[in-house]
Amino acid sequence: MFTLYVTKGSGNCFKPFLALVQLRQAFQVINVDILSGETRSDAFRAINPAAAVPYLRVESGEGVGESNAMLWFLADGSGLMPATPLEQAQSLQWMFFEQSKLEPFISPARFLSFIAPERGQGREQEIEGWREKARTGLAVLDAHLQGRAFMLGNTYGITDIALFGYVHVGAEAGIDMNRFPSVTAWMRRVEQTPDFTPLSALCATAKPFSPTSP
Ligand SMILES: N[C@@H](CCC(=O)N[C@@H](CS)C(=O)NCC(=O)O)C(=O)O
Repeated sequence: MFTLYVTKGSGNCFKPFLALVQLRQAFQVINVDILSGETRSDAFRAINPAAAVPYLRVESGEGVGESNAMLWFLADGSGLMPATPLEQAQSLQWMFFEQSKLEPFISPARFLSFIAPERGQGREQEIEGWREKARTGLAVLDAHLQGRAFMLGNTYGITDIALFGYVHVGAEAGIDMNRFPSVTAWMRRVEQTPDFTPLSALCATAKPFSPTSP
């Protein structure tokens, strides 16, 4: 059985969670609380020295960090994996895009204006700067999705999950998502895929982290 270490509300953590659900894998979820500093504790660093969630542990005790690397690992041999070498390269292309042009801007803007707004006080200019950079990335994504049902064409897969993780909470970062109609239509299609489960379910069954967590 897999063990997925997450923190509540995280788009990065949602990605492997959704893949595990849609692939019908057995897994348990452990909530590592970022706000109280649990991710930086010695006990969690012993599990993931990078001190970040998500982190996926396999039965042997070995594990993998980085949400998009987890998607690649989990989807191997499944219908969520891009089929051809070209599609696999395009999938990686969009995963790198997500991590460099979207997530670094949507995530902190959302954290400081929606999840922990008290920490965002006095940083409004910085937050607006992140929103503007995110809008630039979202415009590129919107143009790509025009005329496509999913990221790589007609077939839903891990590329969609990777992009959906933070894009679908763009409004919580203070971004008007109606400016990106192809992105908005794609988000609705992703939500209609078999066994889709929303981010709100991420921590519904999570166990709290403790130094003796598996
Ligand atoms: N690139 C990583 C990002 C991981 C990351 O930054 N995770 C955040 C939560 S979304 C975290 O664990 N931060 C640790 C902390 O703030 O203490 C991924 O895609 O998994």
